[in-house]
Amino acid sequence: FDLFFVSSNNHKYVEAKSILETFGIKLGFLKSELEEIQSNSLDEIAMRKAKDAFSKFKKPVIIEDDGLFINSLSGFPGPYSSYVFKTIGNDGILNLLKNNRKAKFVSIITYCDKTNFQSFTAKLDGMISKFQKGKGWGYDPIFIPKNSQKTFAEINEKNKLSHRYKALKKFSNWYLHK
Ligand code: ITT
Ligand code: NA
Repeated sequence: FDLFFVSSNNHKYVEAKSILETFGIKLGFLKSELEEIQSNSLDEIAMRKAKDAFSKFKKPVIIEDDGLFINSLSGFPGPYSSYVFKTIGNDGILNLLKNNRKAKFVSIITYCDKTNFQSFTAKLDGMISKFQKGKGWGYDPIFIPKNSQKTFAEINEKNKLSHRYKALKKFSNWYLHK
């Protein structure tokens, strides 16, 4: 492989691999727990993860940092999405919400090699469902993308519209022309 995805999360890799395949890019996997600083900036977390990944493996890498931002909770869990999922989980999130259920998913893809260091950001607006619906990983059973009635866990075309897809599309445009 010319390009590796560094992450502790298999689900993120599986999706990134299949998305990049549609742009003709083959993606290897280096499964690794990266240094994740506590910060309220997704950009800052992503930059640190990318530097950490490149210094560990010395190969062209991408990392991804995501956050689920819920409007009525002032953007919580945002940069703490991974920790919050492991602690209170989807039921915990559902218990915090009332009428305003607007939310967005944000993805930052950061590329790092010897000479390049570049980030690509995308967001996807949506809503938090009233109940968990469908079988999926992470927040998939509670996130309904805009213009849909179904959660990410219930739809087949997640990889054609997700925050991950949108960020990887921007990355691909740059990567294929650099
Ligand atoms: P890394 O090792 O790559 O950091 P991670 O799982 O900790 O893996 P993040 O720091 O980006 O990844 O955490 C974002 C969390 O948000 C992640 O753990 C999931 O719970 C959730 N998440 C991100 N993208 C998602 C998606 O497409 N569907 C459902 N949940 C998602
Ligand atoms: Na993480």
